[in-house]
Amino acid sequence: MKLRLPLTCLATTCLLAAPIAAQAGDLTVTVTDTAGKPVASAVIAFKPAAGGALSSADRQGPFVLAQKNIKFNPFVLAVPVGSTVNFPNQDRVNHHVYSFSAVQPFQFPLYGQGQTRSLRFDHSGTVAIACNIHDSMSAYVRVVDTPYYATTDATGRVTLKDLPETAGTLSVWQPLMDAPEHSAVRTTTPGKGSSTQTFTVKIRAAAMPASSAY
Ligand SMILES: [Cu+2]
Repeated sequence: MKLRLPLTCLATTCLLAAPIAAQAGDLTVTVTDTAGKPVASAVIAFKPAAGGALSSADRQGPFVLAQKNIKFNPFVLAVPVGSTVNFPNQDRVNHHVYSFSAVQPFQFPLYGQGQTRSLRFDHSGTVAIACNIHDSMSAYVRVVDTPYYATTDATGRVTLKDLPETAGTLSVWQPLMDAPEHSAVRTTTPGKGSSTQTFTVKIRAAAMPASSAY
């Protein structure tokens, strides 16, 4: 949840009137592997120990996990709990999208170009996505229970904006991380202004896709 201050009020007045902690600022998180290379497709999430409830605006999206060129795009999609994800087929061939993950198993039987299937993700955790026709197709929906999250790109870096100045947990999750539940967690209290943190994670290199452009 982000605080939206009325345009008409003075900043000092608003700070005094704010019902919860003031905005602390931005936290930039860098994820690298043990060789110092940036790690893409890592979901960074900050969960306040208290508060941080999701609003309907947080769930608006749109959240899209497309099928294009016999691949899922993106490889990792992070969404807040209760969000609906659209799965458009942008290929000329049919796909049969499914998951066996205990968090939320589902399947969309064969559907073709221009068609879309949708699913609301009601439980936090990881849902591994595959296609019953194309074994090479793989993707993940990472369902988070906080509005403060982002996914690293090829630079391995994300900035979480307008974090509340309150203690909480900062987590990194990446499907190829060699760690329990492919994740690492630390406690932190975002500082005022801009701050930075770094995660160094071990990646199962042999499992990395040939292309890093996912
Ligand atoms: Cu397919």
